[in-house]
Amino acid sequence: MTDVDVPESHPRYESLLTRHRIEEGVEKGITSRQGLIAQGRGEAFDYLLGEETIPSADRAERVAAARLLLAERPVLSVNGNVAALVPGEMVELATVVDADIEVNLFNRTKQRMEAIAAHLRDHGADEVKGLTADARIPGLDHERAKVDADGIHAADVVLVPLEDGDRATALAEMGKSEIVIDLNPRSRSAEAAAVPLVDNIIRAVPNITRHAREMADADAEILREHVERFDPSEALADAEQRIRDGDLA
Ligand code: PTJ
Repeated sequence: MTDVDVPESHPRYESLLTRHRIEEGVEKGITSRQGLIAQGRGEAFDYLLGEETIPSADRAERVAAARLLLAERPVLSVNGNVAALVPGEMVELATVVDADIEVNLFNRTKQRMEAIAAHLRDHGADEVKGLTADARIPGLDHERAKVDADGIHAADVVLVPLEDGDRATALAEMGKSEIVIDLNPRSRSAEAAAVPLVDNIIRAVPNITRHAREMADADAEILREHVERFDPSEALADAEQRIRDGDLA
């Protein structure tokens, strides 16, 4: 048992734990109520994928780690669902690949921005960007356009988890290389990504960190080979095929 009263032997243990974290996020003012709906959508895809990291996602997560290690100004973007589900894991990944963390919200309020930044600091973050919001992503007319000039606006590689496709498309148009985590292989954000990760964020983030640790001392040439050999459309097609062929328990 952990902080939630569900025995680890329960067949839906991970899924129930995840729900509990999202519920807690809403109670703490971190996650929006829409985040509950987003979580439900993600769970449906995760169920169809067998609630595991499929081999093509694991390969893509290794490429994501290589891409982050090669980046000059990597930024990990955090919204209300990400903050509730993997706060400590995002801080750990940022440390291992030397990235900044920036809060960026669809339903942006000062209270939620501050609550999320405080929550990330409680989980070990030294600096959390996003509150200055002194730059804009061109072509976006909602709150997600607000970014820090020395954060997402200046980044070369951005990790974009769990969003709709608007910002992912706009960031790609700015020339950013995007790593997107989204359980829906047909989502517009997954399609805009240089490296789409069709996996649950609770598995994906620790797995990128594990790969990054393994490759931390590798030559840049080797890392570049990983990135160049990767085909995002193949990864998306593989995940979709897995969903179609799924053997549901
Ligand atoms: O905190 P805010 O205000 O920025 O709002 C965040 C949400 C998530 C509410 C907002 O970005 C939203 O409405 O997102 P969507 O359009 O529902 O898209 C979320 C995507 O993430 C969907 O394609 C889901 O399948 C996917 N998803 C949900 N939970 C997970 C997930 N992917 C990976 N891991 C999950 N746990």
